[in-house]
Amino acid sequence: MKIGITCYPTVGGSGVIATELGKMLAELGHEIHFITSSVPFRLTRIHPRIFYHEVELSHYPVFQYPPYDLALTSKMAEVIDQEKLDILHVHYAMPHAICAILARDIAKQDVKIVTTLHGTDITVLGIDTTFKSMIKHGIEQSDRVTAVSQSLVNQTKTMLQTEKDIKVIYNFVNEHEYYRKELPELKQQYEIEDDEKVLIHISNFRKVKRVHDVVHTFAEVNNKVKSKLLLVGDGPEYTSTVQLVYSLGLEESVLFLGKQNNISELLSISDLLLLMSEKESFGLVLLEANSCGVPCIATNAGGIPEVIHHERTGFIVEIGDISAAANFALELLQDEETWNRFSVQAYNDAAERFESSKIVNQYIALYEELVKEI
Ligand code: GMT
Repeated sequence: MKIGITCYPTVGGSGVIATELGKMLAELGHEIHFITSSVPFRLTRIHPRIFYHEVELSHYPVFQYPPYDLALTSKMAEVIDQEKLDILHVHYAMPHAICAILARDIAKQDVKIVTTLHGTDITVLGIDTTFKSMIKHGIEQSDRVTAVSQSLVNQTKTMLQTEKDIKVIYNFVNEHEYYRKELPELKQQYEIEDDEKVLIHISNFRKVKRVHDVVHTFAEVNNKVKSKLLLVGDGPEYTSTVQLVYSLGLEESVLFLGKQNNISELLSISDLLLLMSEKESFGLVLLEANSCGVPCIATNAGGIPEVIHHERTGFIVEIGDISAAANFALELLQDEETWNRFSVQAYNDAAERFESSKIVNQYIALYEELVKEI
C-alpha cells in the first residue's frame, strides 16, 4: 500500500509512534510518505521506501501568521495525487484530520483517511467550545478513527457527543531500541554511586505533568534511601521546578538533563520511573520504561491504568497523592526481591501486550479493510 503519514515531527510520543509505525510499514514492503513540517526526529536512517514531503510555511507579509494548516492541506492534496496514496494516516484530529478531509476534497485520487487520537486535542482543545465542533467534524468525516486507550475513546465520545466508532490501538515501542543495557560507565559519568537508587521522570514539563509532585515524592524517598532523581525534558514548568529543587535543598541529588534522545540508555540506569500527570491518554514513557525492565509509579489519570498493572508492573496512585507514591517507591527500592519481580513482570507485560509487530498488524488490518472499499 502507499501510505501518507502526518504527525507533529518534534519530540513527543505521538511523533514517535507515527514515525516508528512508518518505519515498520516500510520494512514490511509498504511505501511511506511523511508529510510534515520537518523531518520527524526519529527518522534518522535512509530507507528506499520512505519519502519525506516538507510542508513549507509561507511568510508573505500579508499573512499575520504563517498558515500551517492550509500549507499542510495543499501539500497533502498534492502528495495524494502525485504519489497515488491509498491511505492518509494522520495523528491528531486537530488540525491534522481537518486538513486531511479538506485535502481529500481537493485531490482527484480516492484516498482513505485514518485518524489516530493521542489525547491533547480531545482533553485540552475539546473543552474549548470554539474547537469542539471542528474536532467532531474531523473525527466523524475520517474513514476510520483509532485512539491510544479505551479511556481516550470514552472521553472523546462523552466530550464530543459522537457515535463514531473509535477503535483502540495501543501504542508500542521499538524493542530493538528499548531493552535494558548494562551501562555502569554511564552511571559513573553522572557521578551516581553504585549504592544509589536512580529515579527518573521524562516529560515535556507541561503543567499537566505535575513535575512538582515528582520532586516532592523524590524528597520523601531521598530522606530514607540514598538516591538520585534524573529529570529529563524541558518545558513551561522547568524553571519553577529548578526553584523547587533548590528550595528543598535537593540540588545535589536532582540532575536536570534537559531534552535527550537516548532515552533507553537513561532508562537502563534507572530503578524507577515516576509519572504524576493529571491528564495522560496513554503515557508512552511508561511503556518505554517497562520495556527496559523499569517499574513505574504513576497516577490513575486517563489511560495510565491500561498500561501499568497495579502491584505487578508498578503502582497506581491518586493524582496528587505524594505520600502514597513515596511509600510505594520505598517498597520497591528497599527490597531487591520485590524490585526484581516487578522488573521482570514489567518487561514481560511490555513484550506481550504491546509487542510492536502485533500493534502494527492492527493498523495494517484497518488499512486493508479500507483499501477494499476504494
Ligand atoms: O504528553 C504530551 O504532552 C505529548 C503528547 C504527544 O503529542 O506526544 O502525548 C500524547 O500522546 C502520547 C502518544 O500517544 C501519549 O503517550 C500521551 O499520554 C499523550 N499525552 C496526553 O494525553 C497528555
